[in-house]
Amino acid sequence: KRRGENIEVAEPRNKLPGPAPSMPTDPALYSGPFPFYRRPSELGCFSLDAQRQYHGDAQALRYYSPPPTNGQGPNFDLRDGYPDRYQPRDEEIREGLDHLLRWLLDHRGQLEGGPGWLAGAIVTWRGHLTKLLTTPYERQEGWQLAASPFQGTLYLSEVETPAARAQRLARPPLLRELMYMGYKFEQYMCADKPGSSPDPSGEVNTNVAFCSVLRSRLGNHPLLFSGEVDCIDPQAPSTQPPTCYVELKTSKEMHSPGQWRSFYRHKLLKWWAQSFLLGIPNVVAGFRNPEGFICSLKTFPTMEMFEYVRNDRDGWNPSVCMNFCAAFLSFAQNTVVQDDPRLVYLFSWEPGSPVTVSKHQDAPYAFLPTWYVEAVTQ
Ligand code: 0WD
Ligand code: CA
Repeated sequence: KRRGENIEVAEPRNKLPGPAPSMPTDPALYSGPFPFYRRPSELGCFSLDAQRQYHGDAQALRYYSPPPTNGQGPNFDLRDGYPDRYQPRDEEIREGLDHLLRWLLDHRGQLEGGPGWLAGAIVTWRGHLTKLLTTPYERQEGWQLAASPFQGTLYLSEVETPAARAQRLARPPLLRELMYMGYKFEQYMCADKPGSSPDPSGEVNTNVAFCSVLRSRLGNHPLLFSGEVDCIDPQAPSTQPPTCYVELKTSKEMHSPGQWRSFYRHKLLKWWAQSFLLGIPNVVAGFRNPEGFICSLKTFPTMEMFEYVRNDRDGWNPSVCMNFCAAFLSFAQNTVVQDDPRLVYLFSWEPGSPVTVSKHQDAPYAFLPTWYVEAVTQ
């Protein structure tokens, strides 16, 4: 072929210049001392109502109200109200970072940390960071994270993988009911006002959410992230959020030491990662029997969860989780060189493989809404 005729010399559009960057996820590569993680402080909050509308206040915050501990344990029927008193959120609506960006738009003038703090920070959902923390130990579900650099800030928003979408659309009826049961447990454990009692007679509407917005730092990565909080404990030793927040979980009742071991290795890792990031000190677990009744409760202090696997060869290690996350954030910052809200660096990971990157422009991956970009570009 003559020079200039070979169209194959043109780089494919999604390829990055230079050798294809990738990042391994093996736990052994991330052991070592626990990295610096700034105690998360709450910058503010917002609520989503029954119609999934944003409110810049705490109206959706509920109050921890466990059953009296006299005599026998609880007897919560988690299947009550299913499906007739269930209003599930429309999962086809991809919200991306929109609610968090709305909060940021309203509060960017009042951010602490000095001028330019936001430029240099990473903005994302807590749930995305949870997925990063657990990646070195995850063997089932991969993820895709879209990264857009805008005015020095790196915005990270999850993209549903084709496999996750297929699974969601084909979700078995029993799994749908199980999801409901998790929300029903919250209704048995939370009151709408401090000092009042839970009312499980109403509907379960998963559009409703209370989200805390926090500032932290992992290594040299300043973080601004938001996470959904189940409730506040009005009797907590400290009234300062996030240390007064409580995370609620349900899990299958366990009977054998093997079942407990597996619970410590898998579930407790996810519970730890999620609550540690936000600074929630306690996770209250309700254990359900095969009939779907919660018959016992147990509080797991977040800072004690690692003790259950500390001496387990097949356990997890908080340092590995945090070192991996810090390394990923550095990898992302180094990959993203050009500042442009229409650009998306798509980080993809499947268990057993390294993290890979591809570069995209505009639809379908660009996720920073024009109302945000235009308001901030002044
Ligand atoms: O659109 C998406 N793909 C996502 C949306 C992914 C992750 C989060 N979000 C939104 C949710 O709509 C929710 O309002 O962000 C908010 C929560 O963010 P998060 O705290 O960062 O998420 P995560 O830590 O994964 O989950 C916290 C709670 C869950 O409690 P459990 O006990 O199951 O971990 O938020 C709820 C759920 O109750 N939740 C959701 N609710 C509705 N839609 C969703 C979702 N996609 N994901 C988590
Ligand atoms: Ca929960």
